[in-house]
Amino acid sequence: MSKRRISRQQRWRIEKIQAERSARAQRRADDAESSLNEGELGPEQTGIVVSHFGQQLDVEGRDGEQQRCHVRSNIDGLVTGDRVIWRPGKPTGVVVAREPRQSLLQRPDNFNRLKPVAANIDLIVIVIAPEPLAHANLIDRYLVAAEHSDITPMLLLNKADLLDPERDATLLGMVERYRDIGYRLITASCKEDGGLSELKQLLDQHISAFVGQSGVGKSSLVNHLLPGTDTRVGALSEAHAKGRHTTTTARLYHFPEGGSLIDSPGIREFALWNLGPEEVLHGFVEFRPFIGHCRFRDCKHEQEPGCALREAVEQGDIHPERFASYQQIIDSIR
Ligand SMILES: Nc1nc2c(ncn2[C@@H]2O[C@H](COP(=O)(O)OP(=O)(O)OP(=O)(O)O)[C@@H](O)[C@H]2O)c(=O)[nH]1
Ligand SMILES: [Mg+2]
Ligand SMILES: [Zn+2]
Repeated sequence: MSKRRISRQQRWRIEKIQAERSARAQRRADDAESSLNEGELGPEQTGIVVSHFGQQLDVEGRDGEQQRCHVRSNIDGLVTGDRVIWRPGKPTGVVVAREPRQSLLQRPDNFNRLKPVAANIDLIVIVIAPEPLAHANLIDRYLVAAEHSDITPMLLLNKADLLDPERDATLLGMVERYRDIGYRLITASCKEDGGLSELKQLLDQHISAFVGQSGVGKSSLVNHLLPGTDTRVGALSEAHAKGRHTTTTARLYHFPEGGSLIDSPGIREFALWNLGPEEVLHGFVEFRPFIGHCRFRDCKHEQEPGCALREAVEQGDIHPERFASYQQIIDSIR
């Protein structure tokens, strides 16, 4: 049995807690809306969700001011980056509608539910570092999710100041491989100059999200790119060189030149149970020229003779580690 599978009793408890929570939220939203009658809510206007706190959100209006808001109960799963219609109010406003999304990055949580991570982004910046050490399979999972959501992904190798060409030969080889596949790669550091101006130029043209393991320096990068912001930055725990999940909720920032950036909490793993094997396969972009050329139409790319993908691996057209990573993801979604 999967370690993530939960017992019926656990699920029942979780559902009960959630029902109680949403009932409470509904009451609060009703309270906030009833003040409408007393003329305490301002007129409907557009806004963008800049952060999310349980049942409440921070919404930024067109004037750039932010306000804590309740959400009308018929609106599901709002997330940072969502464009909304809302009414300002005291002490809280109310979100009354969500506008259609251009894109949605989501991932399954531990309870087999899909959880939105960020809406309306057009660039996913996968931040990696020599410490905590980057894992190819986690990168591949992000890439598959990005390709599936039609959001352009790129790699940002941070903490360049810590790079040691000898010790980090494997890491450097790995990032080269992603560059060869065609993904953009920027190397940067928050501790010394270099890389950040190229990154800033790129970010000015996009609505981006920083994703990646905890401790790779996503929030530190935000602080550097946007002097004046002071997002919390956490030290790595000495024993494990691991991050401590300092950022707990995604937050959206604006660049003076026009781009926006969402800093998101670090994650340890990125499940892809919501995707089928074909979708995972297409998420490996360099496999695409070989798809459909296997001897058997229903080839699973395992042991079948005449598998075009495995031949491509043997010919050196597909890197064996990417193929192994693909197989690992396929095993995990079965
Ligand atoms: N040497 C070095 N350390 C860095 C660099 N960038 C960030 N750090 C350090 O890495 C640690 C973690 O940084 P954070 O910015 O909190 O990392 P994060 O990715 O936001 O982590 P979560 O919010 O937990 O997901 C801090 O101690 C930073 O000072 C860098 O370029 N070089
Ligand atoms: Mg952070
Ligand atoms: Zn095949």
